[in-house]
Amino acid sequence: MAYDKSIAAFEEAYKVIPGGVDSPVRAFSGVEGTPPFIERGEGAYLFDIDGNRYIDYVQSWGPLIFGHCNADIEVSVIEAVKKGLSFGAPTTVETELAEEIVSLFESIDKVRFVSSGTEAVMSAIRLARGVTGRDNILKFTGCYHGHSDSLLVQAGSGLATFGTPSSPGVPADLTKHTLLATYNDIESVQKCFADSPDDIACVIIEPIAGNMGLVPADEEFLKQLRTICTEHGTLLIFDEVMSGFRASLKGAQGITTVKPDMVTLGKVIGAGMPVGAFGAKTNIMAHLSPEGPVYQAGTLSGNPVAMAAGLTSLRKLKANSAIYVELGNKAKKLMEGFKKAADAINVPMVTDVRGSMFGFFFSDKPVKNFADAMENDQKLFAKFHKGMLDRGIYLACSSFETGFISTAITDEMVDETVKAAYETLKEIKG
Ligand code: KE4
Repeated sequence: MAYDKSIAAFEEAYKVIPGGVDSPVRAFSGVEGTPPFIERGEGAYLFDIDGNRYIDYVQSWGPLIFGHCNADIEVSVIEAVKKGLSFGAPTTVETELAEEIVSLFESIDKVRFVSSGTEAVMSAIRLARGVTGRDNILKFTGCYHGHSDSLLVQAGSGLATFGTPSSPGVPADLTKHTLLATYNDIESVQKCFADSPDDIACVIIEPIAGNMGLVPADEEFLKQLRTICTEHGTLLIFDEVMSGFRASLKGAQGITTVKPDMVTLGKVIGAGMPVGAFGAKTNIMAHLSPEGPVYQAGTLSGNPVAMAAGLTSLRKLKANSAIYVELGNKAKKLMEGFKKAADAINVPMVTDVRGSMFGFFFSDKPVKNFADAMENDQKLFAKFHKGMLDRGIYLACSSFETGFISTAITDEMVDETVKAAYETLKEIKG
């Protein structure tokens, strides 16, 4: 594969955009080579400005469950655009999309739209703090919930449960209310509650973590988390920005029996357009402005063009929920193929699948939390990613991400990808 034009484009971008990208993960810092600059997408494929074609397993980090340029979604967007791009006033399409979400999520009576997952989580946290009158929140190491200040935390010193800023520019005052626990470890949660009895506003978790690689929460752990939150009057927030409509038609809530108090959504509900959302039962959402005192706002919240895209995407998913069986079968086939290739070359690999989401680690032990995920062979991952890219396979450019199957991906493409995986590992391992 030649990447000359992308290399030149990256140099130009670097002069006017920090790191040459508008979101850090796109810079390929964790893998080899420079990022292909994308010319266009078409179905399952991405085409870069050098004319290279790739089977796309990233799909804009999740939103494009129907692949690129889906005709139905395109028609609805064009129709919406012809009526105007934005009004800053209520439109019925917002209600329609809200009704679709409410119909699918038992834990949601009302939903508020925003323009990103970060905004959805930031607003949900503020709502939880407003409803409970408490300042402290609890998150899990390895879970990513967007880049709002309270959530950019890392483990404090020693056995401290309260976090410290994970980025310059985040004052310690904004993270001193954030407790950190270990994913799938209820004892670490109990310690946080012991250190901060009855003043934790909410616990936020990715019920299927997709930002440390794919690491699902154990059902028993989620049940214990639900119990401890209920006991302490703490709201349980499921961050389903990624898993929503990806793990199942009802996200993780279509798989686990545990019900959260609040849900954040994004990605698929915008179908590639900027949309985030947060929802809960009426009694919680009633605290939100203008009904209640908790302020939250947004110029382009509920943008009618973005709503039209998301509405078509969700209606297509609802109309044919068998889609998830097909997506899941392809995800399983892909991961079984990767595992078979790794075994044939004596490369340690663990894989996992949830609905249309898949993940793999170059590791010989199950991954249950971020510390386990960190044991992934990063160097091997970087070489593997490059070898696959050179063979026309576009995988997430970080081992702390998740892969996705879209409806545009065929069994033949999965076979081609497995073959590329075998060839790449053989080339690396000699
Ligand atoms: P955005 O602000 O990026 O729309 O959403 C933040 C967010 C919140 N919650 C979860 C569970 C998420 O996965 C995300 C964003 N996901 C990453 C990819 N893992 C976005 C990609 C990027 O940062 O460029």
